[in-house]
Amino acid sequence: MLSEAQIQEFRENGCLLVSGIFSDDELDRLEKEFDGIIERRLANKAQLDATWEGSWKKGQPKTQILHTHDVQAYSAEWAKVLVHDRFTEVISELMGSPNVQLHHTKLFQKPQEKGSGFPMHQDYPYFPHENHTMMAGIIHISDATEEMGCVRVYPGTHKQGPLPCFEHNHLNPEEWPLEKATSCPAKRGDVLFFNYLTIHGSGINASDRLRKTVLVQVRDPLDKPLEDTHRSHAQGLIMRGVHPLQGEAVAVGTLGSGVSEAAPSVPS
Ligand SMILES: O=C(O)CCC(=O)C(=O)O
Repeated sequence: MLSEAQIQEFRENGCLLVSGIFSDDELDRLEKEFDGIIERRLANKAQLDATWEGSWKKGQPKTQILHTHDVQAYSAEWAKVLVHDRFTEVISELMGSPNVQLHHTKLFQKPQEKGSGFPMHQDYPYFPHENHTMMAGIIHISDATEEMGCVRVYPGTHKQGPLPCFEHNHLNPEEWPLEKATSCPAKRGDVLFFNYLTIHGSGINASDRLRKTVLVQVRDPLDKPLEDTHRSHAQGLIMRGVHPLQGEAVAVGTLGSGVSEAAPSVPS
C-alpha cells in the first residue's frame, strides 16, 4: 500500500503519517465503539485519568486525560482493527517484516480546554526489546490539530538508540523541549506510525473539541523483550503473517516469543 518514498521517509525520520487506511464507515463504527468503551467503563466506576507525573507539568494548568488499555477486550470492532488488512499491511511494510505481533493497545481521549499533554520521551524504557522493531500506530478517531494537542516528534532520533531518562522514563524537557519538536497534525482516520525509539510527546488540548486516539503497539514476533514487563491483554497475538518459531509453545503466557536469554531471569 505504501510507496518506496514513504517507507524511506519512515526509515529516515522514524515516523510517518498515513491516510486512507480506514473507510468512513469503519471510522464511524470505531468512533461509536470508542465512545461506548469510555461510557461503559465510567459507568462501572473505572478510574480513567492518566496524566503522567513529573516536574514537566510545573506551571501548567490542571489537566486531565481519559485512558484505557486493551480496547480489543472491550469491543469486537476494535478487535477487528488488530487483523485489519490495510492497517497490518502498512505496519508490515514499515517494519520490514511479513509477521506482525501485538504488544498492547491504548485509548486516549483528551478533553476540550484541559486535555493533558505528554512530556517528550521514548517508549523504549517502558518495554525494552532486543532488535528495536517495536513501533506504534496512533489511529486518529478525531482530527488532532496543534491546538488540540497533536503528537509532536523529534524526527530521526530513533537513530540515537535508547537515551538516558530524566525522571519517570521521560527525557529532560530542557534538552528536548516540546515547543521545538515537529508537530504532526492529523485528520480523522490518519494513522501516525513511529518507532519506539523516536522521541515524541504532545501538548495540551486547548481547543473546544475532543481529541480521540487509539495507539496500537506492535513488534516483529522474533524481537525479544529484555524485561518481563508491561504485560497486556492479547499480547503476542499474531496480527499478520505467522509466528515463525515452530519449536516453541508460543501461546504460553503473554510474551509470545519469550524473554531474551541475555536478559535478567524472569520470575515464573
Ligand atoms: O497521544 C499523545 O498525545 C501522546 C501519547 C504518547 O506519547 C504515548 O502514549 O507514548
